Amino acid sequence: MKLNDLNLKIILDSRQEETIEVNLSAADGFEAKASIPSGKSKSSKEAFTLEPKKVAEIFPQLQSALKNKVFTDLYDLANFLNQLDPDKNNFGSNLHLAIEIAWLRLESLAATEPLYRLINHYLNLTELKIPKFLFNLINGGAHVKAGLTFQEYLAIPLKSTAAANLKEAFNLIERISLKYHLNVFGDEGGFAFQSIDPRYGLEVLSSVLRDETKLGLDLAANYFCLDQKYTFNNKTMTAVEMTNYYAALLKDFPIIYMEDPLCEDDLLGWQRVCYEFFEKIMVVGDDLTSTKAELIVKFAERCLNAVIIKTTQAGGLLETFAAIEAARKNNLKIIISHRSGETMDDFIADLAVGAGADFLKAGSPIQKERLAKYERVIAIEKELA
Ligand code: 2PG
Ligand code: MG
Repeated sequence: MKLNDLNLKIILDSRQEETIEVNLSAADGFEAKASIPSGKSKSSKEAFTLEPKKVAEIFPQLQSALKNKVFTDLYDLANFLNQLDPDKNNFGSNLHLAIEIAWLRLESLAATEPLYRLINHYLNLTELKIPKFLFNLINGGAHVKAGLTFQEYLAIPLKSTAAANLKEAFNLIERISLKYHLNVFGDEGGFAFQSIDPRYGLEVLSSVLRDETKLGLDLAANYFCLDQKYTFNNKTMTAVEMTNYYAALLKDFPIIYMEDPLCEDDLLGWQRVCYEFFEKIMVVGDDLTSTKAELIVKFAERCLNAVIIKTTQAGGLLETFAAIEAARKNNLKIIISHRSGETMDDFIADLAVGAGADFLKAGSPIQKERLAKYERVIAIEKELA
């Protein structure tokens, strides 16, 4: 397919911060866009992103390199980009990614094949899967101005359809707001409130739960960890003490999921948590693995049974696919995730279905940028029925 032209726009994300949107047009009349979200609780190993204004400065360079060029497929295009900018330091991984995602959409239009199926083929898979949802209904950590120390309190409805699970999330939101009169929200559209004890978030959620819904936490422990010591609630704890603390939470609440329970450099701590909880819940790497195939392989055996996949951490689609393949080979549960600063782009919904992911994590559905992802999964579910 021949690329006719490409354009760049700077748009605002859900945090009202600037980000990029790329529009590609192909010689045969097809057009496709992609925009890139950004994280606030970033790991140290994430791909480099270039500030939107700087992307705009270097964009003409790339525009002339790509204009009127013919590419056979995503590999061809991504390899070309990677040759121009091997470390992605020049254009930024955000620009690489936006072009690659928009390209994949063009391919899907040209082949009249839904995006999720095309992704499925790129991953050499044959089965599609509708993921369950992780709804971040209470926000804390780096995603609120002042609030709970733990970053995300996730409701995990386990009904049989995506549509029923989304409905249950709205029911829970309504019950929380009626019961607790909360009206302050964090970056991902979840309720935010001040309480010194992070356990309180679990109490709020579990007080409105119904049978088929479980709970999860993204502790995002980098946020409250210094020199492998964890501080909150006026206390400082070691990894051993944290493990005991988490064990008590598991006793008291229906938790099936814990993401980043320890900070990314506390490997012994991770091994201990995994040893204790491996059989009981999902122990999930996010900052630890940073969507890098080699880190997923490295930590799969001793530290994890599930992993977060974020295109923006990987910095490109080929790298994202490699990470997904590494996770599948190592039998890890796969969670496709949004970022805390999101756009209306719903690519991750197709990625989740195409990758046969177990879960999609996209925040609270009261924010339109998050709802777009859940609704796209529901539309795919209808298409496949
Ligand atoms: C996380 C993400 C998304 P951020 O830690 O899982 O919820 O947060 O995008 O700020 O890194
Ligand atoms: Mg996380």
